[in-house]
Amino acid sequence: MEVFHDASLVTSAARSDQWPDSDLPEIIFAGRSNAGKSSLINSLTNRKNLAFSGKTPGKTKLLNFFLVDGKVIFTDAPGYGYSYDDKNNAVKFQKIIDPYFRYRKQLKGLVLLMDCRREPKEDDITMIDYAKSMHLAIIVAVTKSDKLSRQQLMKSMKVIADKLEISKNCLVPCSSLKKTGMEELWAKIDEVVENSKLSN
Ligand SMILES: Nc1nc2c(ncn2[C@@H]2O[C@H](COP(=O)(O)OP(=O)(O)O)[C@@H](O)[C@H]2O)c(=O)[nH]1
Ligand SMILES: [Mg+2]
Repeated sequence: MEVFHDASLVTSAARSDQWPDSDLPEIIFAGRSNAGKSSLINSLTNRKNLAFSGKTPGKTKLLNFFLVDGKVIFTDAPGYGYSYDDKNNAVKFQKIIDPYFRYRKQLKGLVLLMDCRREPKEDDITMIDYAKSMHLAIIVAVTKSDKLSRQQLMKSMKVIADKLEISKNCLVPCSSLKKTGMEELWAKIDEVVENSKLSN
């Protein structure tokens, strides 16, 4: 069953003084360039082009804030790891992401995107470490699940959970292509939103 979700871009921010003035809980979406982040945000919100999927990998240098269903903000982080041979890029990424994790009070959760065919790398572990240190809820969207057999997918999910040192319960296999895993992702996102009300 497809549920309608309302979503719109609030603002794009390069610096902390451009973050939106809001009390709503926020969930950051992060992952390596090409992990399927734009596609997933579009699928979760039933939009064709909200997050501009398919744009040149690694190009976005901003945090994009999307208001979703009037109750939660999805923060779309720049894709990382694409051209880290260019050390400048890594520094720029860090400059944008570090203050957001550290100082954004309403940040409650991380959705880390992991392509099901890849093993977690240092950058992915860094994201998880941020989330752990700030006590955020962790959801790992294991993307492009249509690319693997059931058995391969199970194997890959075990490697991902082990390398990231997180519970397998945090992992949600999904496919934006086949539109699978969306309800489970929403259930986990809703849980983060509900819990944020209790803690406020
Ligand atoms: N097979 C498959 N391909 C996908 C899926 N999601 C995204 N892709 C493809 O992966 C590439 C990167 O997707 P995109 O959403 O732009 O990734 P981003 O760089 O993380 O924002 C594109 O060619 C997409 O068509 C999926 O669920 N299944
Ligand atoms: Mg993208």
